Amino acid sequence: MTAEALEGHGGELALAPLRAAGVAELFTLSGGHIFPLLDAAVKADVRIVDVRHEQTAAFAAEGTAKLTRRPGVAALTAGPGVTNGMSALATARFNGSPVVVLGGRAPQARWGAGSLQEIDHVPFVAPLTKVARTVTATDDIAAAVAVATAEALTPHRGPVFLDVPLDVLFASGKGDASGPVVPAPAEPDPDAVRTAAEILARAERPAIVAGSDVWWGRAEEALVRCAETARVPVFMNGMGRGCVPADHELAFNRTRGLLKEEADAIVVVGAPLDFRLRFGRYEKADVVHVVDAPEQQAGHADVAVSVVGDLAAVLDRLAEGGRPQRDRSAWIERLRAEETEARTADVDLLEAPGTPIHPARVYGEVLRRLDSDAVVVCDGGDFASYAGRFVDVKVPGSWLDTGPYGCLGSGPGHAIAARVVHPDRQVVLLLGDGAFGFSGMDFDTMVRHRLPVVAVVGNNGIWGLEKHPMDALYGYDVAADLQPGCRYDEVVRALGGGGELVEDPNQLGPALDRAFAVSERDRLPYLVNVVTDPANAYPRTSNLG
Ligand SMILES: Cc1ncc(C[n+]2csc(CCOP(=O)(O)OP(=O)(O)O)c2C)c(N)n1
Ligand SMILES: [Mg+2]
Repeated sequence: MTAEALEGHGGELALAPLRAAGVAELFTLSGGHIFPLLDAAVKADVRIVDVRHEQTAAFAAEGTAKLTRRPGVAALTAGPGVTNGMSALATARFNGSPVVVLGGRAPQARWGAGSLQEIDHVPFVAPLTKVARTVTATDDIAAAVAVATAEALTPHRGPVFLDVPLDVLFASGKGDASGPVVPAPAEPDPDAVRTAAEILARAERPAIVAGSDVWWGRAEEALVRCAETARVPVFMNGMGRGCVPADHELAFNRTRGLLKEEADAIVVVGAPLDFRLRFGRYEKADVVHVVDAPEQQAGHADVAVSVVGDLAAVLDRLAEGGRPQRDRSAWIERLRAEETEARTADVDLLEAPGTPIHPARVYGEVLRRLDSDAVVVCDGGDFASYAGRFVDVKVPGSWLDTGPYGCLGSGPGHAIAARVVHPDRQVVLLLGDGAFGFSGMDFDTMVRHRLPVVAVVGNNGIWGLEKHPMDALYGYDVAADLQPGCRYDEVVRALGGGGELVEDPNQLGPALDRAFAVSERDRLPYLVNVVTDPANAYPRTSNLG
């Protein structure tokens, strides 16, 4: 393929390969160092979404990547713009999200003389990214962006960072407009696949745990085929949620606890063996770990076999080779019975009539109004944990959580991304009151860009996920209280959106109906601020993992 020759300023050279990779939006907050990137976006018809804090720009870029599986792009100005984006970069690293951050940088001709916002970003961004480098010649910009973007998209995916000194970015130069070239996925080692298939085939009580890389690797159909052909129950986390639709007979969510003592084989696909998965320690199970790149293998865990390679290819081979040698119907029926029992037990919580409102009741009312393809975004402590328990994901690519980095404040950026890339789908943002504080100002962004997001705050007036554990450990707590009943809805109204406070459980449903109707009609965010019971703690087995 002969690449199209390109001439222009540094911003145009930077955006061309991203356009070729399908990028259609740029998340940013202004700064003189990055003007050429903004100018190029205007000329190339890339939608600019300007936010109120750079962390929101970078979280929105991550949300875009998660929802579209294209690179998500943020342009951050030199110095504080880049430092403000670091938590979101770390989040993208943990989630394997292909995010491209383009940073401004003080001019290189005067480097060291003390220009405004002059700092070398590369050393502090490098541990968070797959690539972190400075492009020092205008003619190198297009190729550097193409190569970095390819790296972001290559398994194991992750964020990349390039900064371009002001004098290099404003200058004119040449390049070519070809997009990133992503290498073909690695072929898995046949011996490792055979061993994995044998473990699966002889298991009586197996399970698959599927994580974000199944989604990133476009392996969701292979996952369904594998589950159905080999008759294996599936549990999902992160972007894995929905890869087997929640209403599938082999999809499970509430019975993960049974795996610890009862499963005899667990195939973890596309997820790290981290605190969410007991660090890979199960009492009776042989653990098969299927990863998309060698560095994802878990050195800390005692696994029966690691398989490295294209996840869809591995799952297809496991489908065939893992066909059961023994009848698994008793195991599947047992899990289903327990799952149904757990769900039945939850009905009382979801309908809890008391005041102050039980957080689960909020979910009872939200779920009744949720479209099957709604994008659900969660950000918070206990309130977000309830989302993981109650929200069934039926369409892959419609669940956005913070992931294992656990950074509060990701929700508004993710919700902005969701509305930008899915203008026709419901977007529901489930926020703790503590979480609201980190990026709450970006409801202004939703107003200015006419992004109808329905936000629901579980307002318990505390940092619940910290207050309860501290009480339990010390017999008292400190630095764990917020303002009870604080009017976050009024904040959103002051910014030009809609909002209301709910204290009576019977008013929850009507308030949510108004939120969906008004936000859609007026193309505005709407925040339902629900005063919930601070005495309620999410029942969890571990906190710090
Ligand atoms: C940026 C950041 N700061 C602090 C924490 C630690 N932390 C985890 S959960 C939590 C409490 C969250 O409170 P809220 O959003 O109100 O949800 P709740 O637990 O009350 O439902 C805190 C402070 C974190 N995860 N991320
Ligand atoms: Mg709270």
